Amino acid sequence: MSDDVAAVAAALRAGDRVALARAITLVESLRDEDRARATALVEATHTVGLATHRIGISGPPGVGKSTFIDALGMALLAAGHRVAVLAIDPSSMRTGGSILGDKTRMARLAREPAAYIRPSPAQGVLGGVAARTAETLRLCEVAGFTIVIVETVGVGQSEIDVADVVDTLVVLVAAGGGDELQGIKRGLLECTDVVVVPKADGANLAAAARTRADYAQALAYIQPRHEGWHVPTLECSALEGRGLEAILAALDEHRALLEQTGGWARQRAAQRLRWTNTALHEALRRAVAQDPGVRTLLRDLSSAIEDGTLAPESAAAQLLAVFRRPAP
Ligand SMILES: Nc1nc2c(ncn2[C@@H]2O[C@H](COP(=O)(O)OP(=O)(O)O)[C@@H](O)[C@H]2O)c(=O)[nH]1
Ligand SMILES: [Mg+2]
Repeated sequence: MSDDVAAVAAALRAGDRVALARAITLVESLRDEDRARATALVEATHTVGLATHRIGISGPPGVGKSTFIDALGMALLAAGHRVAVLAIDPSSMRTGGSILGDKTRMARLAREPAAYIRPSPAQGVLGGVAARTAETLRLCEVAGFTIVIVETVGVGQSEIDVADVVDTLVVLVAAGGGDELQGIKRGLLECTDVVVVPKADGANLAAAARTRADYAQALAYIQPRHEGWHVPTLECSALEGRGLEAILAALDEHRALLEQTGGWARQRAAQRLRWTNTALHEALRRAVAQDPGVRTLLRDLSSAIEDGTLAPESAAAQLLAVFRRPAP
């Protein structure tokens, strides 16, 4: 282990925020030359048995996630927690993103010494959200944060991925005219632990109540992902601070139930196995992409692949055979 990695690891354990930022940057780095140091850092900070709660907050863009996290985070700080927020935005990759927007929406939390906000672009690597987030989240815990909130835009697969790194998944659904339920995927509801209808204030109050009732009804037909858990549907207004106590209570109850049934430890164990698989796939993908034999053969085969004379399946089989050949 290089000296700088050892120094970062020691500072991280002492709760140093600059060290945390550096550690996350290293772990998120896609540069090949950073991989070895990132792995060394992960190993140097590996800890089991930290009592932490990982909470995912998912929902479509604009539904109110960041504003909600700001209010929830402040309430958690008041309860004595140290709160880290990882804001993952898949769109930031393409658009340059709403990362700034997220920080300004969490203005109160951003000023708190016991809180830490980290925007993370969801990088375009295989395994995307889960692989890196799992590590980033753990680094926050090593630095002494007792609650880690992961904000993720609910697009495509990403909210289901986030369920793979958290203990409790909260999904925010927009109050609407009544047909919005058709848009929500059953797969998402199946991995949701708490449903929240945000912005239940002003002109939105009646619509929020209707939407909440619709979800409560829909959830009656869905098996919750934890035995014995009844998925609550709650309303809140981050702007007015309404409904937050009930949400805090639901988060605590979810944790208490899982601890009681052993589901907490089982879920984390299963997640660690899946992260290992993701990490393995990513390592393999990198190894294949960098293999000189594979690169040469791919160059040689590419025109035959492009003009259709060589089937992609056959080309892939040939490339794999080259990758697997014993070292000379
Ligand atoms: N009326 C009302 N508006 C809200 C509330 N929470 C967020 N908003 C507004 O909704 C918009 C999107 O909020 P934001 O937190 O950035 O959503 P995100 O994209 O899901 O993170 C902003 O204009 C917020 O001011 C709320 O509790 N009540
Ligand atoms: Mg946001």
